[in-house]
Amino acid sequence: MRIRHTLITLLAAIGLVGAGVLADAAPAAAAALPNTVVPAPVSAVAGGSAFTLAPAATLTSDDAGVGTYLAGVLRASTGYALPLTVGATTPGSIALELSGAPGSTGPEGYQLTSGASGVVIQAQQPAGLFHGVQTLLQMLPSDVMSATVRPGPWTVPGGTVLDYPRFSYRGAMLDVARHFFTVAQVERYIDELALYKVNYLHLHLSDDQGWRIAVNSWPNLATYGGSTEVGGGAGGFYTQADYTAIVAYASSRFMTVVPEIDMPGHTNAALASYAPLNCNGVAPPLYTGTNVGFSSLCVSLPLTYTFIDQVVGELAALTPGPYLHIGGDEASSTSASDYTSFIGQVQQIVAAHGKAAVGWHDVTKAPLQPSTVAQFWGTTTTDTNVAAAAANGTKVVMSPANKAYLDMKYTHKTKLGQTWAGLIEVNTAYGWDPGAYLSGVTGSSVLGVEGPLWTETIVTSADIDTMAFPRLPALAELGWSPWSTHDVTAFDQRLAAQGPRWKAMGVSYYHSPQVPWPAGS
Ligand code: NGO
Repeated sequence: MRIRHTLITLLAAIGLVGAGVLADAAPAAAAALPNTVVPAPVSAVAGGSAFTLAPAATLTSDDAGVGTYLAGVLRASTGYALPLTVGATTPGSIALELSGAPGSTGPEGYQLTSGASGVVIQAQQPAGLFHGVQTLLQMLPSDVMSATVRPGPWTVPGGTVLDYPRFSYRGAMLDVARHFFTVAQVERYIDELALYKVNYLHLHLSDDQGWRIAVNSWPNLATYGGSTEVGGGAGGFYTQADYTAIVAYASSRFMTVVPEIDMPGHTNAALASYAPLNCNGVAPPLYTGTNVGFSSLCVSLPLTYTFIDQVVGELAALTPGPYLHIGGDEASSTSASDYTSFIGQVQQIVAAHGKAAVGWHDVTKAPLQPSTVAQFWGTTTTDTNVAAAAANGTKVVMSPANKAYLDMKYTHKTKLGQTWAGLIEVNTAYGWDPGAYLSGVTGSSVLGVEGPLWTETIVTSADIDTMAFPRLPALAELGWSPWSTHDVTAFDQRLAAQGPRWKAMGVSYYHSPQVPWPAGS
C-alpha cells in the first residue's frame, strides 16, 4: 500500500491523478491499463520512468502528415517550438516511426514506448501512427488539448502500449439532410471523432427534407431540393469542391467518407426537384416535417435508373473510399416486389461504378450481392432476414437503435433528441457486445460498429457535441477494444478523464451522473 501511495502522490505531483492514470493499479502490478485512454488499448504495461516534454524537445516522424498534426496540437498548448524533422535517422524526443512495430499491430495498430528519454510510437502504416498519437495525447495532461498555451508540466507515464482494433469499421454517421451542417461543422466533428480512433464518416446526404450534394447532371437536386430543412430553415448543400474538401480533411484524420443517397424511400427532396421522376409526373412540394415512409422513387420508370446511375456515378467519382450507401430503409410506400427489384438494380449500378453498396438492414429482404454490407438499426436481438444474409456471407455494421443511435435522449430530461428506440444513457451505449449481439450475426460477419446521429432535432455544433459525447466514445471503444477489456466501472473512469479534455476543447457534453467526472470539468 505504501508503494501505491507513493506512486499516487508522485502522479498527483505531476498532475496526473486527476486524470486517473494508474490510480487504481494493483500495488506491485506491472500490467495496468492507463486509466485515461479511450478506447482501451489491447495492452498497456506501466513501468520505467515517466517522460516530461521539455521546452527544447524535438519531434521526428516518418510520416509528414501525422508529425504535423501532433506538432500542431502540442505547440498550441505547450507553447514550445517543437521542431519537426520528417524522415530523420536520429529519433527526436517524440519519434513516430514506420518501422519496428510488432506484426500484431496490423494496418491500424501501433506500439508506444515511453521512458525518461522520450516517447517512441512505431506502426506499420501512417494510420497506426495517428492512432498512437491519439493515445499519447490521452496520456498527457488534459490541458494538452487547449488551443492556448497552458503551464504544463507535460508528463507521460513510463510504459509500453501495444494496440490494434477489434473491428476494421468504426463509424459515425451525421445526418446533414434533416438539418444542414457546413463544411467547417463537419470538419469539427471529424476532429472530435478522430480522437477516439473512428475511421469511417458516413454522411446521410439526402432525405425527404433536403438534398445536400451538387450533382452536375441533375442540378435542381441541390439548388431546389437542398433549399430547406426540418422546420423550414434555409438548408444548404455541398458543392462538389466542398465534398472533396470534406473527403480530404477526413483522410488527413485517417477517416474514410461513406456517402449515402437514401432510396427508394426518403426521396421527397429529389421527387420535388424533378417532376419526371414521379410516377404521375407531378412534383410534390418540398417537405420540412419529420414523418418518414411517405415517398418513393418510381420503381417502374426507366428514368429512375438513369437518374441513379448518374447520381451514383458522380458521387462514386468523388469518393475514394470503397463504400456507397444506398439507404433502403423504411420504404413503406414501395411494394415488396418493387423493393426487391429496385435493390437488385441499384446494387448493380453501384458495382458498375466500382463501389460496394451499404444499405440499412431493410435491404436484407432482397437478394444481396456478396460485396453489399447491411447496417443493422433494429431494436431487437433477432432478425431472421439479417441472420440469413449473414449466413450467406453478408457483412454487417452494427448500429442497434436502442444502443447506438446518438439522437436518442439520454434521459427524459434531455432537451434534444427522440425516444422512439428508448433512452440511451452512456452505460447503455457501452453495454453490449457488437460481436455477439444479434442472433446469427457473430464473429467474422460483423464488420464493425457505427453511431448514427440523425438531426431532426439537432441544429448546432453544440447540439452535435452534446448528443455524441460521451456516447460516441463508448461506441468507438466497442469497435476498437478487445472484449476482454470490457468493464463498465473501468470504462466510466477512463471516460471521466475525457471530461477536462472536452472542456479544454470547448466541446459541450452531457455530464452523465454515471461517470465520475473530475471536479471542475
Ligand atoms: C430511423 C429512420 C431515420 C430517422 C431515424 C431517427 C433509420 C435507418 N431510418 O433510422 O429516417 O431519422 O430513425 O432516429
